[in-house]
Amino acid sequence: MQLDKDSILAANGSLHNHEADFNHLAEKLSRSHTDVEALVKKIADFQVAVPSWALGAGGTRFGRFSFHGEPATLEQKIADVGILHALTQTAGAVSLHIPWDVPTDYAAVKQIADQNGIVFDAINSNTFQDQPGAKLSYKHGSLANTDEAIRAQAVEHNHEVVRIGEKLGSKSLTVWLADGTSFPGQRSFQKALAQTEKSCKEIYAGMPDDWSLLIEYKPYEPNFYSTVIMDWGTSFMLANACGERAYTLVDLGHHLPNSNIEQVVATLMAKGKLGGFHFNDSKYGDDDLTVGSIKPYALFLIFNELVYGMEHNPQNPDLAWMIDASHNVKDPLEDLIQSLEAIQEAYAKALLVDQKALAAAQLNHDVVQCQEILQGAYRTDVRPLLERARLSRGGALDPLGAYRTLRVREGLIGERGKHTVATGL
Ligand SMILES: [Mn+2]
Repeated sequence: MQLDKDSILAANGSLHNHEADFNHLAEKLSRSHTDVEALVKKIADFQVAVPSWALGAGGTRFGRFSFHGEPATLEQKIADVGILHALTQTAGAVSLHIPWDVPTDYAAVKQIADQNGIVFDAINSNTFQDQPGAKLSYKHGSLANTDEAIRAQAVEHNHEVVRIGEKLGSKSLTVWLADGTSFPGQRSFQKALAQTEKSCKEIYAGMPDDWSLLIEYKPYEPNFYSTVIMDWGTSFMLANACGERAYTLVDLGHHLPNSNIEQVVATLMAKGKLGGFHFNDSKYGDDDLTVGSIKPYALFLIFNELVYGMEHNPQNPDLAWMIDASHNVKDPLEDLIQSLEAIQEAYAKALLVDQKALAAAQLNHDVVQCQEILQGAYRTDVRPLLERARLSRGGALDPLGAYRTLRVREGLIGERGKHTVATGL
């Protein structure tokens, strides 16, 4: 199923209300000398990768409830990203997970991606599960394992992932480790860290010169006493040990409650070491909920630092943006549409922050004014800007509304049936 521009245009209907809302906001913003056209262009240019594992129903360790019309093949997953992109014009990339999504026909996979305007962003390895036919088990760790042969198998898997990514045009590898311990005394912290550093360096040494290594961290789960790469500091240290094309990847859900993620982002960007970013939201831990569904103001504050970094830290690379969420009760495509909208909304609001005025207020120790500036941007209803950005690229005025009006899920069920199950979940 592919959505054509004409059906989206038809679903858009009259733009009368949009024009009125946009003109009202544009007039208001121009009073503070905002270049509205440039703002819309920046929003339209912002693209986020959708991971191949997010198109089907997720699940918890207690159960998984299938969703009808799930994509059963990699080609169908890319087609789903194409639907999201056609509607939102902000999901122009897919992030594959290996070995869940090893292409069997590279030409066919690239062709369907091309047809849908989708590129291949960072590719993800998996050494947190044993795959069918695997010689050695990762039960007690992969890159940090005490057994050299197991570490070698895990390093080789990462090299294999890079080779797959090269055929598709990816330029970065994301490594997330489940390695750690669930009980005190289970392993030597120092030895586990040293083995991880050695393995990461071997992965890095095997990557092409134009590739980046993105190192993700997480404080707990699936191990509950310790994880080897527990926080941004450990990731940063490993990235520095590997070399200049190794970076830290921040996942919003991979922090202990109330962590100041915006400060983490600012610190990493100042050091030129923030390489990737995973969006989701959470109440308690790595909940993988819809972006912006729980803490939209925190998301805005994080975006404020990201925008500052993108404008002031040329030492930091362009980031690999990805949604890393799981869909247990919502239609995954509807959930992703909501996440994409929340990301763009936070980004647009952060773009509205008057950085000059904020710097002046900071110099004057005008704490009240600092808050006024941030919250003034945050309280602005930027949705007409998002609508204009989507319309400028042929997207939907209201992506969720169009998805329902065009009966996309019903169409997918018609094509795929009710009982397909997405691979890897
Ligand atoms: Mn992640």
